[in-house]
Amino acid sequence: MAREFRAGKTQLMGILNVTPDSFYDGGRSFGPESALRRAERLAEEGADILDIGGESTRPGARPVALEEECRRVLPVIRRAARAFPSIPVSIDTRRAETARRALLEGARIINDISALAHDPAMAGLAARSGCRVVLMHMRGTPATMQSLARYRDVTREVRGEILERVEHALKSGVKKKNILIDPGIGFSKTAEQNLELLADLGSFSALGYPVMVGCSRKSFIGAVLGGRSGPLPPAERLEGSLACALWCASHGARVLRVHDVGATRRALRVAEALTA
Ligand code: HH2
Repeated sequence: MAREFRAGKTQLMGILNVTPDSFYDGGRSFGPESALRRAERLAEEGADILDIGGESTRPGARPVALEEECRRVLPVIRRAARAFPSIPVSIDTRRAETARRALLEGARIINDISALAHDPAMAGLAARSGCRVVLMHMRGTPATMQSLARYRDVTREVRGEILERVEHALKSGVKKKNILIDPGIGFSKTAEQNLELLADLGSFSALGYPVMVGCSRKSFIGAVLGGRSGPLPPAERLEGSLACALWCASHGARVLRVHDVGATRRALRVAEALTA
């Protein structure tokens, strides 16, 4: 299990949700102008990748129609890809048509929370385009996922289910070098199961694919830090998110999907200096 920080090796994927209803930043970057300002800020703070999404996937979020999803994300992707040519843009979508149009606008990574399961056309698109693909673990859909959080051995089962999705991607023609895997923190998992997965994150790196993790401001952090008045709200989860980022970076994660790029980069730099 890799325990040391790998100086400069942990990439930060800055989250840009062009949605009115995301659990933390919903509404903040909803129009193209404010979304571009947020992209500029993430770039200034040192984002290595920009992850742009137009549909919230929090439990119970309303699904968005294809045209509406494209209307939200495509102008932002076009402008961000031109303004920051050295920062790859990732499209956070489960739909092949959204991903296809996003790639035409300059996106270079497909981040699919369903790991190519939601849309049968996604695997072929990923293979033909030769872009990088994030295969994230989840069960069911955002509407049903929390009722499917039943595991005997969460780490073993999540690893096995990710490997099935990797197999599907490879059989569809996606190249091994283009695959990243993600345990899907908060997706069809309870707070305790998320903690168990993170505690054993090193076993995911051992699968032989770069590991990406998204813990930023998620509800298990609110549960850990909550008290009598209930879980801590997303706005108060920065320190918990930084603790998770350092943990993940020291247990082999190669990409961290975060809202707070500047703060995470600073925390990582100190941790990296300590172990250089
Ligand atoms: N988490 C979210 C969305 N996309 N993609 C990957 N690969 N990994 C994640 O953990 C992940 C993801 C959910 O977070 P967010 O986008 O901040 O919220 P919302 O779904 O409410 O828009």
